This record gives sequence, C-alpha cells and structure tokens, in this order.
Amino acid sequence: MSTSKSSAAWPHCELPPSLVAESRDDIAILKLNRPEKRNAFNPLLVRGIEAFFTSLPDDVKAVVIHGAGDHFSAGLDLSDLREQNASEGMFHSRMWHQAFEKIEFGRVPVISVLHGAVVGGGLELAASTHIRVAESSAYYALPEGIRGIFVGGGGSVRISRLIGASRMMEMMLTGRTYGADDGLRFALSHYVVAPGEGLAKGIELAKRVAQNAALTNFAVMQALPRIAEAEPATGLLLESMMSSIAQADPAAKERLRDFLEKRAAKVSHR
Ligand code: 1HE
Repeated sequence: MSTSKSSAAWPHCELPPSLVAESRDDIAILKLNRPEKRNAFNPLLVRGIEAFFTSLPDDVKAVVIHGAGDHFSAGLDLSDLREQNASEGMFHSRMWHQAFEKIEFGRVPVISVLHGAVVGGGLELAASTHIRVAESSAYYALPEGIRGIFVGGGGSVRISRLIGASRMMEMMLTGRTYGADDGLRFALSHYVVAPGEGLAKGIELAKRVAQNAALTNFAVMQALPRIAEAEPATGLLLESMMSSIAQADPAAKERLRDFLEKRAAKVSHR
C-alpha cells in the first residue's frame, strides 16, 4: 500500500512557504511553491532547498523536484540584486553552490520535472539534478546577458558540461530560447512528455531508481562524474576500485543470484 505523508510541515526540517515537501513510500517530492513570482529563487528558497537535502531521512531513496504554476522557475529573484555589492554577490553565489551541491552530490538521485520557463537559475537547478523530465511546454534560456549579470548558481560548470561551452555561450550572448524538443536533443532533458504528465513520469522514474542497489546509485552519482572528469588512467583505476566494491556488496550478490536462478527480469526493449 502506498503511504503519503504530505507536509504543511515537513517533519525533517523547517521549510519556507515557498517549498512544499511530501513523501510517498520511499520517495520524496519537493515542490517550488512561489508561483506568484514564477518560482524565482530568493535566499529563503535557496536555503530551504539546502535544508531539505541536508536532512533527507534515511528511508528516502529518490527525490522528485517540480514547480507550482505555469513555469518551473524564472531563476534568480532579480530584486535581490538591487542593492548587492561585490562581496555580497560572491557569498550569494556561494550560497547557491552550497545548496545545489547537496543535490548533485547528495545521498539519493534527484529527478526534476520541467515545464514552462526553465530560465537562468532554474536551469542551473535542473542541471544539478540527475534525471530531467520536460513537459512539451518547457523552454530554456539564459537571459543573464540581457540582465547584465552572469550565471552564479553553478551553471558555467554544470550547464556547459551538458550542452558544451559554445552553445551555452551563444545562449547567454543572444538570450535565445530553446524549446523542449531541442532540449531533448542536447541533453537538457532526458524525456519529453505531454503537458501535465511530467510529475507522474518523474515519480515513475524515481520509483524505478529507488529499487536499485543503494551502492550502485552511490557509485553512479559520486564516482561516475568524477571519473568522467579525471585523467583517463586515474579514471580507469577509480572505475576498477568502484566496481570491485559494488560487486562485493551483498545486494549485488543477491541480484546476481536472482538472475542466474531465473528469478530476475531480463533486459527487454519495448
Ligand atoms: C520575478 C522574476 C524574477 C518573474 N525575479 N521577480 N530571470 C529572468 O530574467 C526571467 C524573468 N522573468 C520572466 O521573463 C517572466 O516572468 C516569465 C517568462 C518567467 C514568466 O512570465 P509571466 O508573464 O508568466 O509572469 P510575469 O508577469 O512576468 O511575472 C509575474 C510576477 O513574477 C511579476 O511580479 P509582480 O509583482 O508584478 O506580480 C514579476 O516581476 C515576477 N517575476 N520572474 C523577480 N526572475 C544564481 S545566478 C542566476 C541568474 C539568473 O537566474 S538570471 C535569470 C533571471
């Protein structure tokens, strides 16, 4: 039976009203809940995201993030920059880094569900998640150039890794937008689904991911990106070490036995 713990009050940490969390069995769902400002991120919201991921209970095995209203997120709350000097700007950016690091290198895989505007910091948040599902309404932009600013939420590292520095440069210089289908082509999302179907798809994927051996999910999230950026000889050594640890885990032994004794599903393509 599915258990759903909705949270006016998420019991694991204090969240601002701009975030709503609930758990369903072994997954947690986090909603950006500031639709009147198109889910623009103010410091309260960014710190709330950090608190949520820092205090995830042990029984949560995957997280889905989505946004209330017509847009995933309009990015940085531009009203925050009105009076900010350079050193305040630096700490502001580092606060975003700290929060999104908790997503990218946290304990469990995170799936983002994107719709409407996925803009600036909204795209930076999406890029820190491990799987991205876009509804066909999703569109992507980096309007920092138009606003006279620069990305500050990790985008120059994570978005450039996804789509290449050249495409990112062009997006920032011209303010162009890309739609959901283009986003799928160059890995801004992994799926495109019909309007209104994103959350269900995100939850379906989260449930699937939650069934993996915990150590495999750990290796995929923590080891793979570091190996991919390592010098190849170091990467290969790290790979051997990680795979030897993973295969020795009791969860791996059980799964291998299940396959060899014909109890496990085959890999099939529908
Ligand atoms: C905001 C923000 C915001 C909306 N900061 N208040 N991001 C941007 O440059 C995107 C700016 N936003 C937009 O282009 C549009 O708002 C949308 C295309 C996302 C949505 O349009 P729409 O017609 O549905 O909404 P709206 O009428 O423009 O906005 C509704 C309200 O939200 C309005 O406030 P109101 O008091 O007049 O009702 C808007 O001012 C407010 N709002 N977006 C503040 N971003 C770590 S560095 C990251 C750098 C960046 O993220 S740069 C990208 C900034």
